[in-house]
Amino acid sequence: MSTNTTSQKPLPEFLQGSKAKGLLIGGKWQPSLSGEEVESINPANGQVISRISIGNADDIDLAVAAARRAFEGEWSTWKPKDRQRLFFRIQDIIAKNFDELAMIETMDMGAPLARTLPLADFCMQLIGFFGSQCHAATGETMPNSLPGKYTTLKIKAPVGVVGGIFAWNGPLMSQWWILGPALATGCTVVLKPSEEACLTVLRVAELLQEAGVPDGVINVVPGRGPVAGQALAAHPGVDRISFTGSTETGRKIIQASASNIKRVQLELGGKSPDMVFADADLDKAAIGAAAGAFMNSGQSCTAGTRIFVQRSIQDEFADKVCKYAGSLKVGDGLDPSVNLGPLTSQRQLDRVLNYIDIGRKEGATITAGGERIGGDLATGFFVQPTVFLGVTNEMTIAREEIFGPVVSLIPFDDIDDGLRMANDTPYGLAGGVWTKSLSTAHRVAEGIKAGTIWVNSYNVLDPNVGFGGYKMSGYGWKGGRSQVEGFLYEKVVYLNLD
Ligand code: TXE
Repeated sequence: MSTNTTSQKPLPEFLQGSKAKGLLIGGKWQPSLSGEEVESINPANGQVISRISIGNADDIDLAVAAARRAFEGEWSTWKPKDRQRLFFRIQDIIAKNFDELAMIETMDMGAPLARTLPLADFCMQLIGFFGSQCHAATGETMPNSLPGKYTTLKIKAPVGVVGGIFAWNGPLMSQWWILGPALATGCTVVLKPSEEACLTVLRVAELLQEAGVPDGVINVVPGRGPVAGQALAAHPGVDRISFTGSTETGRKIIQASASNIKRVQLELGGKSPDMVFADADLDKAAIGAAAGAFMNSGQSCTAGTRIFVQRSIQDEFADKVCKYAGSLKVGDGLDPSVNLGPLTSQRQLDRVLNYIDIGRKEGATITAGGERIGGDLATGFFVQPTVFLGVTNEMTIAREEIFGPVVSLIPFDDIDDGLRMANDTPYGLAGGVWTKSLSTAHRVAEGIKAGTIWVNSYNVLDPNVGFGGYKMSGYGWKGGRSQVEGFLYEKVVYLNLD
């Protein structure tokens, strides 16, 4: 592992000036009613890069009212072709401004430019995919056995006001999984991003206004989870919640949403297994599996943090993973050669260091990393990419989501033994398998109880295919036609034509 400290790029215009970023409500940027503000900290160096207004329940009330007015107003008369043209304009304007957005994301949540800049292609795919769904709200006519001349048909309508609550680990992309299906179907939105990283959401909202999104269709209220988030999840004027975050908070969202029986989609935590068989191409598997765990400094819901390795190749494979961990350049992500940035906050840093400590105390062996990085990076929230050996599936580090660059290598004997351990987890978001055997690949793909399985790859994603979770990783698909359907009500009509 090498480290780097370069960060001499000029500030994006959006981050210049001392005025706090406001909330977007009904097309107007305004301070929160309480006047509360927080500082946005660059996790690479601890410096303040901006100030943001923090909304509470009263601001959420205003935003939901604005979203409702917009839902029932002129927006409801927009034809699918009008919404699709809007998507074309959005795609254009986001593409033109993507370098700036990538830089803001890097400074706000820490992911290096080497990660945020290439996201442009995926972002365009996401916007393009949801744009293609504007015409897709098809109904059907169904035969019936009613007496007389009845025609029966199913039609669809947008659900209404959507509340989008999501985390700090990748807001630049996370927001599109809510904005996309909402705009495609004619819903309106109140976004409640995390106050720990929301600058790209605020900048995208400005760009959406420029692209011609009508006032009130998209509203943004950064705020604290238990205050603004809770108010949005419980609000009687909200019809659907899309949530990305921890399982614990997901449970609270379900409880709050019960007030008016909201539709809910939850993408929650994970502790995904990645199984490496002795017949795999070990060089590819080591890099693929380790990258799948360390990506975004491990702050990724699908991170393959439990790597199960067939016992006969354990030592050879561990060497390769440690070599890869050591080759990663950790530092301020504004340096384009940096692969791994800091953790997003002091809170996350403390959490990850605590888990590393627990791993040590429970008897696992650290074979790479294991420490906070000091020296020139001491003011940032950096942790060395860390590899634990001698881990059992019962240890805390193999059971709980760490959300940092920490991976556990766990030996298994045969496919049944591996699958038993892979599935011995409350989570079920994703999994992987590395093998040259088609039959092994198939058995593992069918055997792991999780929503997405990668074979000889990890973390690839297509918006048309999407992903989702089993068990305590949540429910409701993200991407593909089924996500769009979740933003629509179904209605059947019995037409008596006598
Ligand atoms: O998540 P929270 P946190 C996991 C990961 C991480 C841990 C804690 O393990 O270390 O969760 O992160 C809002 N009502 N994941 O504490 O609390 C909050 O403001 C309504 C995995 O940041 O779930 C933020 O906008 N909303 C995950 C969002 O919920 C509430 C991504 C997520 O915050 C709320 C993030 C409440 N009572 C964390 N409390 C993944 N699947 O990728 C908080 N929020």
